[in-house]
Amino acid sequence: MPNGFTGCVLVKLPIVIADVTDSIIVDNTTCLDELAKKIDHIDVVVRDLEADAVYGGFISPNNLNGFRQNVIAPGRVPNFINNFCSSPKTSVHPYEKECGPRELRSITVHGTIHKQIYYVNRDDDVRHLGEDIPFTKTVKLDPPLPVMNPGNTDIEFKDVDVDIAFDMPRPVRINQTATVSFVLKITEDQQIFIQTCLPDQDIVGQQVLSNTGFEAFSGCVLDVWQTSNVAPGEPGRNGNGSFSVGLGGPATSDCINPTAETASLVQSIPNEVIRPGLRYEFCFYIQDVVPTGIVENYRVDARIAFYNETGQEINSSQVTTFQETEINGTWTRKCVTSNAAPEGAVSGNVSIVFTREGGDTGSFVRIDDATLIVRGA
Ligand SMILES: [Ca+2]
Ligand SMILES: [Ca+2]
Repeated sequence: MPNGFTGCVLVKLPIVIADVTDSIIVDNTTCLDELAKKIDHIDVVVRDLEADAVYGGFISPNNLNGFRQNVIAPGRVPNFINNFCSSPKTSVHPYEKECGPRELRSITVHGTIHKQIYYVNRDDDVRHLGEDIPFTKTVKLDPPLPVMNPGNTDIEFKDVDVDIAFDMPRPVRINQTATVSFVLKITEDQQIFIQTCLPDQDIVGQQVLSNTGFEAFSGCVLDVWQTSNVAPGEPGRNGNGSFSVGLGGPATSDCINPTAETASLVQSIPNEVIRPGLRYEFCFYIQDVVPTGIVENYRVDARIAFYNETGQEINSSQVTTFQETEINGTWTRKCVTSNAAPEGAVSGNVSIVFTREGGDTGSFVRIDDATLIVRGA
């Protein structure tokens, strides 16, 4: 996956359609070239294990959920359905039942048991004899397993184990019973859409808001931010861009409604960085403008909120209120840190709300350099 890519991606994945546990017993008798006193031990391994699928005929897709089909020449051939072929391995010919859903009826398993027999001869020497025993077995599937496309299926052996039991009825004869046990993992490649996410460690420490310096705007409209009663293009913090945004003022601005008692700035948190359990730190710089003769009485609420899938606000909203006495003409940095985002949080936003209270005669605040940093749990 490309670095940093998130969203909806079409992938081809092996979907497990069955795990079949079975075993095969392989008996054989080995005759030695010389008399033996005893068997010391037998080492045994299984080699060249293979599984061949045995399919029954074409099955009607009508009863299979989610199967796409093309019906051609309706009525020309009774009950004939030309299947939609998604496997690049298969070619379709009219009226051939080669591709599309079929029943996996059995699996033929074959392989070789490789043995190393260590025995003690009459001279008390340990001798060694190698032996390969091929075997085959048909594993029936009952009921048969429908697969969408045989060309996309695969069978893999898991947990293969082999045990051997033996006895020596005569000094030149060894009876052996090998038991090969295994799990057949049957998968079919299917294309599905998945939602990809950045790992937590890639987003913790990142600043995730846009137009943080309030430099991008057109007339009264700030880029990215949703606003009410704000004046972009106010003087910014020294040395860091040119502009800030005024909330509730200045009264001379065409962007400001002088009778409104509130002003607000809201920005959505990018959905892909919202993770239940992580915390978010919202900071911004603020100053107030209180010209001589003006009485100030206002408050500023800074807030981080999360919402569930239906858009309802869920817990962990964090609000910090600043009074006019905490803010003056010097740019000051204020921060609010959220509680851990709750389970079910799929969206969220940050906001700054200026509220003019009784007796205020025209003060307002400026905001600049607002950031939201993702913090760990
Ligand atoms: Ca700025
Ligand atoms: Ca003040």
